[in-house]
Amino acid sequence: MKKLPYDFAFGSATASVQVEGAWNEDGKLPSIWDDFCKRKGKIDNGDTVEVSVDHYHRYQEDVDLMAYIGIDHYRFSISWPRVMDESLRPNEKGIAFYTRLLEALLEKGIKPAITLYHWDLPSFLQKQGGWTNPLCAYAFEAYCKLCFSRFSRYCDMWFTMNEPLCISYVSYLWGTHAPGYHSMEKTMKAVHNINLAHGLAVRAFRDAGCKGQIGPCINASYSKPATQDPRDIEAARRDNCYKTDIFTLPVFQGHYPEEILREQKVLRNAPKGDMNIISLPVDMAGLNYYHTDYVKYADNGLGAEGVILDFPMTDMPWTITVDDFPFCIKSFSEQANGIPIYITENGCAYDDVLENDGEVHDIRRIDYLRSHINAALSTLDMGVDLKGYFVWSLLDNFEWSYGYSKRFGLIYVDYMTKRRCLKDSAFFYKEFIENAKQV
Ligand code: IFM
Repeated sequence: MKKLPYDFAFGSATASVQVEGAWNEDGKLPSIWDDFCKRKGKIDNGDTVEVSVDHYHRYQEDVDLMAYIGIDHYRFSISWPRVMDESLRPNEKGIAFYTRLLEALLEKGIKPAITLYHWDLPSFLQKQGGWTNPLCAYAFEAYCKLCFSRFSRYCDMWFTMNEPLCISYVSYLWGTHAPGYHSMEKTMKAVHNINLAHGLAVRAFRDAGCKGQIGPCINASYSKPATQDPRDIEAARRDNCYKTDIFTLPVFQGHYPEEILREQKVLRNAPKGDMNIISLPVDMAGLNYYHTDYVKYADNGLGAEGVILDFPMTDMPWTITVDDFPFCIKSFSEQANGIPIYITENGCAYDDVLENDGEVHDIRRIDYLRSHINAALSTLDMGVDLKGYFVWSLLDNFEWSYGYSKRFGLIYVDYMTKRRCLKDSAFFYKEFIENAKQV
């Protein structure tokens, strides 16, 4: 194994909605995902997040398992409606939960990495339009200030918005995530307000004098053309413009793509001063990568649609495109002006089976992780300032509209009993980390 920077982080990640449960305990208010789960036909099997995998009560056991695996960073998100009430005042009981979790992590020598927004918008803000309303970005600023004042003494690594593409397009255009709209106008409003919210978080972080680093967490797709037909090449360029550059260029370079400004009135008319906030310098950037989209021309407004090529698949079903991973990291690093990069999510879902002997032989996940970690590490030789890698996910959990039908964890969870069981991939990751640290 190659020599890694001494502070290279090996972590794993989760998100509040997906693992916590305790949906209405200790003063937690409803989020848009509590509401979405109640809407018929939105979630496979009618699954809900009411109990999820009960991390809220079992966090200590989960921290012990992380320590056993040897993970040195744990990336988790704070549930906004758990820590703040409708008047934007703190909910002390919710804050106490995260304080307990942070203390438990530090006790085991695990460094926390906090995601400020991983999709659980308080329902009271959705009633005012959610991310289509700029007020939501300013409410987010108040929430971030609260988080920095209460948690920055425990944590020096902060991520602002997780996967802006999902918060906007998947939620406001394709409608498969909460709140489930199908409107391009709403989507463009959400894009801008999400970008603004990111910038407001960075500004609040600096104003609060927090130590450590802050940055966004982007699922930059860097789509490729399915064929060398010029129309497909153009489709891939458009796809990247609308799905990636619309987030990366404002944040890292201070402007929207010209082409999108020409086509999207909402962005053209956005308050001019907002861009100064959106483009405030960040310390690092998170890249979430699962697979590369291959696209061809389509007469569908966006000018592109995904095609499934003959690659091996995971259960999502997503193709395995590991050879494209280094290109994606390099492209992201270049767009982000060479700042430190963390792979904040990477992983795969498979229909893992708990054997009678209490073991889970998830060989395909081991192959996926080994090849992707090595591909990521290869970018160190390409000049990328790669600082860490986080497996998605620590635990099997609620996979949004798929409910509990997709297992991404290093740790198997029996959804009836909530019993945890380390999969073979957890033992693989343990050994990989040990070897990496020895070199
Ligand atoms: O589970 C999600 C996570 O919440 C965000 N990134 C992708 C993962 C797998 O779909």
